[in-house]
Amino acid sequence: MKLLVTGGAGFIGSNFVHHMIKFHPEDTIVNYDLLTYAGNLENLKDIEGHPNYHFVRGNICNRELVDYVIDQFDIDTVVNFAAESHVDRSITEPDLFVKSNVLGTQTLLDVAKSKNINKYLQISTDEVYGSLGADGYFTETTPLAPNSPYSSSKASADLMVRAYYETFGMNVNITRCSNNYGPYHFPEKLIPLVVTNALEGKELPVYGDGKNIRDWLYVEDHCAAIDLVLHKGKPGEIYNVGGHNEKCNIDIVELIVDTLGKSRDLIKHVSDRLGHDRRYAIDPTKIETELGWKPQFNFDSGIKETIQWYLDHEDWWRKIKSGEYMDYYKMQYGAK
Ligand code: NAD
Ligand code: TDX
Repeated sequence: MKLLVTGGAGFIGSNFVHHMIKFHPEDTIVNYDLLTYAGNLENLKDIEGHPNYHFVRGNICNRELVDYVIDQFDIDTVVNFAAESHVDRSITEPDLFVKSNVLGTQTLLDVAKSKNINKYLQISTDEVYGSLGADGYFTETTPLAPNSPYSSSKASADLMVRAYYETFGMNVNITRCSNNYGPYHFPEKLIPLVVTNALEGKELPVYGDGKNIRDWLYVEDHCAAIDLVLHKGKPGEIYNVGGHNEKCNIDIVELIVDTLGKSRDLIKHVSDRLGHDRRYAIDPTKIETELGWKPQFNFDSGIKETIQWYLDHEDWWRKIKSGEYMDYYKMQYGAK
């Protein structure tokens, strides 16, 4: 395959590029990324110079450049990770989310259609289904009910992908995964924020009562699911991805603090996120039974390995947690 991987310099995208180079070294990977605050070429330093890996800096909204890159590299497959991905930022800057996530996806789809691309895969999220009560799971037929500007922009993008399948017969797939964790996770998100703040002796902000539930999956398990969908996904199908691993935020924060041997006094309950979804939980039956996917990592060891990764890569996160990052941090959490 000759893949255009958009957003390949972010958290999941860079893990996916590593996954593909490891398991499909014969494939060509063109990483097309705007390098926003969340894009970081340090994530890919070890594969720079690999003969089948190329990087192009660009916006997925830039039709001419996407068109040119697809021609130049004779691309046959598009995997779209590129997006504004942080819910809190979508509350303060929703327009950016519409531009990159909705218009960007539509631009990619349109160019892919004009080039007769073999497969277009949209990386989506469980957040498009909205919030669950204490019981039940999201299946692929759960109605879309997004609550944040972020999840609404992702749901809008998914509907556009559906339209290109129904209207133009494009070979598309959508994956909707639960919360990922692992290496290269940007330290604005709960797990890396808490690990790195604890190491710096800073307060650990927990929104509201800390009882909101997320369904956590190790990022490599997500990458393996994407790989399977690329190779075996049936045209037009949506696949939910999750490993039945529901955790309360406060339990995760306490686990991290205890693992690092820090004081729980660092934990601070702060104002709740606006429109904060209470619970997400994925039913992965379809991808398990139809494509044979199973998660390989369990949370207890995965979270320990992830914490160790942050201990071993202090340079990586200290560089990020300076300058522009601190402006965002002060706006979101105040000075501490
Ligand atoms: P991230 O914020 O770490 O990375 C996003 C990447 O996209 C960055 O490298 C950024 O530079 C790039 N980008 C942003 N706007 C762009 C644009 N207009 N043109 C080109 N590149 C652009 O995000 P992530 O956590 O790696 O998420 C990747 C994808 O997976 C997103 O689509 C997200 O919605 C989805 N997703 C994330 C999770 C999660 O837990 N993180 C779970 C399910 C789905
Ligand atoms: O400081 C914090 N304190 C806190 O209590 C932060 C940043 C988060 N939280 C809570 C909010 C959520 O309930 O922790 C939970 C996880 O928050 P995030 O890490 O921001 O993730 P979430 O909002 O669940 O969204 C993530 O998973 C789905 C990704 O950022 C999305 O891109 C993905 O689609």
